[in-house]
Amino acid sequence: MQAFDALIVDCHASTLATGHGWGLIADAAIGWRNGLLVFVGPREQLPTDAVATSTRVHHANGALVTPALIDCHTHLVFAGERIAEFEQRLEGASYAQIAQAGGGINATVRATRAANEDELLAQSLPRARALLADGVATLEIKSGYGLNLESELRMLRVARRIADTLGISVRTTFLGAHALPPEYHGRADAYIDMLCAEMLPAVAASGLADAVDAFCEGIGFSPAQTRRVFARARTLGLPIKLHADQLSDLGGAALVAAFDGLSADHIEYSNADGVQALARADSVAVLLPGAFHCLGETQKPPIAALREHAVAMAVATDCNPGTSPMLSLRLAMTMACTLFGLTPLEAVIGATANAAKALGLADRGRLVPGLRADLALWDIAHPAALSYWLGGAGALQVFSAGEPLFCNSAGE
Ligand code: DI6
Ligand code: FE
Repeated sequence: MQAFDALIVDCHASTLATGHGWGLIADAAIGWRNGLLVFVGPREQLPTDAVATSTRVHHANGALVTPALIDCHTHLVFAGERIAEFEQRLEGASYAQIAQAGGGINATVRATRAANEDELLAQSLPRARALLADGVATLEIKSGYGLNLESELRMLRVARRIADTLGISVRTTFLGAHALPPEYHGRADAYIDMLCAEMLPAVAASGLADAVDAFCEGIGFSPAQTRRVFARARTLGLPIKLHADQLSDLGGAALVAAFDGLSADHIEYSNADGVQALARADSVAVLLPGAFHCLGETQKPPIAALREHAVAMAVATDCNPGTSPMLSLRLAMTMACTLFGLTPLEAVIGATANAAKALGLADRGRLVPGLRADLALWDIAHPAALSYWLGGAGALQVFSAGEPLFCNSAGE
């Protein structure tokens, strides 16, 4: 009788078990069966025949094991890039000015509409691979660069194909209310009418979206328009998330809470009422320091209030071609510490347990028996190092539900 399908020994572990801080275990062993953790603890507590009876035994040479990272907010499926805009911004143009001149999100919409599904997959896969090499085994991917039914569905199909190709877990979010497409210029309400009447039901019926998001902002959609999208999503049984209060305070955090949303993302300008509403609704605050950095923002998210009201904070890359061309979740964690004042522990929990919560996933994000064996192995002595280096070596190995997804040469 085999004790485990697989067993890792010669490792240290950071379990992030609730209420136990880092949950460090020196000289740990981790075993799983059928993709789920069944043993996480000191090696000396293993059953005596565990090594002899396990199907696979991996000697980790003292690597540190953490839950695999979870990037809970990305726009990584898109075509083209926007380097000229980057240069314009460095010369003083604002993100809003570029958007109003027909660039910004709509520049990527033009490129994405023009790309066929295979081209879109070919351009997007390297970005997902980069995140995987950085320790990510679960990835959220939004649509929102198609802005018509056909192109939005194509983006969502590409997101699912990334999962199939890499073995990574992908959660998809329909972001049809990301920007106003050119054919609806000056008719935002008509676009939202069409989105609610046609796109949302078709997307829901396709089964290609796990959640619905919107960009509630002066250069995006109004709170009233966002509310209509959310109300329709709710009737279709889809959970909601929101790009909330990124550039101005439109009460986005409270709007998320009013719909029991999974998360309010960005939230630099959220007010005290919004933070309290998130706490009451148990919605996650997703912090996106990459966009804050790239846009040269100065208004920081209300971290002290979020802590005071015990709102769960997640950290994500927001990987997108406009405001956050970021391909390392560890870098987002580091920047959440240096730019927003998170502790290294908050950053690691933000990219694991709280990121899982932001996606509505209760089965991962901590090293606890019963949860998925989604693991990342690192050549570091302490997990705080994940929020410390700017760049450098990524994960040694990544497992998803106990299956190896990624192994770098140093980990062989
Ligand atoms: N906020 C963001 O950070 C991204 N979308 C959004 O609503 C930016 C998307 C882009 O500029 O392409
Ligand atoms: Fe975003």
